[in-house]
Amino acid sequence: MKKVSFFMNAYIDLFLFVLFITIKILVYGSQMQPDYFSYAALLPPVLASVLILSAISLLFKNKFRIKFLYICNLLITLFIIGDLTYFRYFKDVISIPVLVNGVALGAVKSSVASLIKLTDFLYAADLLLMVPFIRGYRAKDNLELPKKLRFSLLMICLIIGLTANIKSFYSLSKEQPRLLSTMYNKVYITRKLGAVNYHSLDLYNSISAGISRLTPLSNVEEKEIRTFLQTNSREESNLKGAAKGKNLIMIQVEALQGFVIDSKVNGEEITPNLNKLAKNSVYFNNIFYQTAAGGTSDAEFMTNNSLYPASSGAAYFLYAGNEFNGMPENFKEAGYDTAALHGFTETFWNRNVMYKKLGFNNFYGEKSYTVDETVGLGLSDKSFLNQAVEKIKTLNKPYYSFLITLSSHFPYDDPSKYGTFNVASYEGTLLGNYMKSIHYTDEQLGIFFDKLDKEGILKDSVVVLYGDHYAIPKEQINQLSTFLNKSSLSDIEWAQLQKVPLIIHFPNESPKGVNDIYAGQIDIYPTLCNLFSLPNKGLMGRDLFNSKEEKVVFRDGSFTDGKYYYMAQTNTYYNLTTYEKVRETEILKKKKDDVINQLEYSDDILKHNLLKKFKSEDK
Ligand code: GP9
Ligand code: MN
Repeated sequence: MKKVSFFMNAYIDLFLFVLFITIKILVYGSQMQPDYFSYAALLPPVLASVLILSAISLLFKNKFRIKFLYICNLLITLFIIGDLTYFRYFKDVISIPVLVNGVALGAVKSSVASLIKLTDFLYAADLLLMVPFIRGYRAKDNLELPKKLRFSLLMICLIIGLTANIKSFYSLSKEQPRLLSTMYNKVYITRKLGAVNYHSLDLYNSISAGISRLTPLSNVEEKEIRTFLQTNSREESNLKGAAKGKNLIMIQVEALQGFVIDSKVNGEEITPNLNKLAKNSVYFNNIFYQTAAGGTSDAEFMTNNSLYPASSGAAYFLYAGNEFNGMPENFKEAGYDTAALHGFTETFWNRNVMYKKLGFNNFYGEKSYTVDETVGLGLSDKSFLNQAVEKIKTLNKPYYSFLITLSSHFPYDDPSKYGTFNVASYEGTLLGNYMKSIHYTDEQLGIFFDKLDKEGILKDSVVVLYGDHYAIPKEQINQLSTFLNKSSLSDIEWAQLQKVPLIIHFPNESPKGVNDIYAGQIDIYPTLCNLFSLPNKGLMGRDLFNSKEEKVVFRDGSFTDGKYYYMAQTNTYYNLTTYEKVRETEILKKKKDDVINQLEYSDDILKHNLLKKFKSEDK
């Protein structure tokens, strides 16, 4: 008995570490995806990962082991709090490239502040409790166990931990082939293997991705990608050259989510000007946003390159050194002037670097405007759009101008400046503040279009307008279900709401009408190539005026073909007519494999700078 109590005493820090970390990761998992969480399923891999860390700590004697375990606990706690905060906005978990973004972005403080919860810091309670314990414990030097015993304990922890972990990793790799290597769905990995295993895998994959970038693709892999891009860029006839020689004004509207179009609150239209524009344009009402960790920059990246976002982090940071077939460059080679206009700091999202890479002649960032009025994050949409008209007028015709709005930015926390739009019972809620902000931006866009019309610009220009990503995080799902007169929203109903409007307005308002093809932001560039008779090379998307295929591919491996929706995070297929779950068929499995292939093609293009290689080979 004496020996046992001596042993317990000698390793109490280790037992507490295993206990606290296991509890933390299980609680964190249940918070991440409460509807799909199972303690029983997650316990084995979590315990295995904690035992492996414990085995490593037993390499050291008491004093250093205590410090090692404390630092591990601190790191794991920071990742848990960071992951939970990040998940609330991006519905994803942090990865090493995201940390690179976060440092470079200085994170948008108001967004982070509104996402972090005080209860999150309960995860750090044991770190505080442990301090006096450690101080007291360190005094007991005589608790050192014989080396032999310590190493046999090490081997027991290591063998049990590794065996259990290999089993968990193997079964996940069988269930979701390529998931562990591509990490296309990080949340699913975390849900199945726990936070420690996920972040260890992320570290391993980041290091191996860095090494693999140094090793060229095989000829076979390269040929496969080339063949896909070539078949994807077939020329079609419908509306070919319909906009040739016209100006293009493309407007990316911050957080413009599809549900507001043609919706009312308190009997008033939320976006009357966009509703009117949509009626006089081709309005695509089944366009999904496909952004990932790069947020707004992912949307711009897709619409100007027709490549998928980076598998982790933001392409605007990770691949700013690459060569692209950017839409601005394409227009420039067709004799167009090109300009990007945005009222926020030039370096945010590395735009000042990336826009040059994509071929914009001009980038009118914050310093190019008189900051005479701010709303939310910075220059108001009213002042930005007002000043943007004057800048557009200076461009040489024909031109491609790309505008990014700002005022309707999460968490919409400047309601006094959005005007007096009455949101009735939603007053003071996130949804209510959002509706006020997007109503404000809609009003400014209405004034902007009127000005373009009066200046004679509209009759010579095609206007493309779309939203960059969602506005209402899943945390506020109840507010949105109430607004939509539903008692609740199922996962598939929520997925169907993750759309953004795409409006293409032609100079003589013809063609016009609703096009309900299932598509994504990645399809905008090839669609414009067809309209403006631009070469369509190296694009992952398709021309929406000629494509018969319904396809939306999401960064996490989810996809829809307009009839079925595959939700990667829960590995579930839904019938989009009945909204019922269905089993995977051979056809659906083939589609899922094609989706992973296309994501990998896009990733390889970025990782290996393939467009530069293909361009040089085509010369
Ligand atoms: C800042 C604005 C915000 O320039 O584009 O970007 P987001 O936080 O939405 O990614
Ligand atoms: Mn945005």
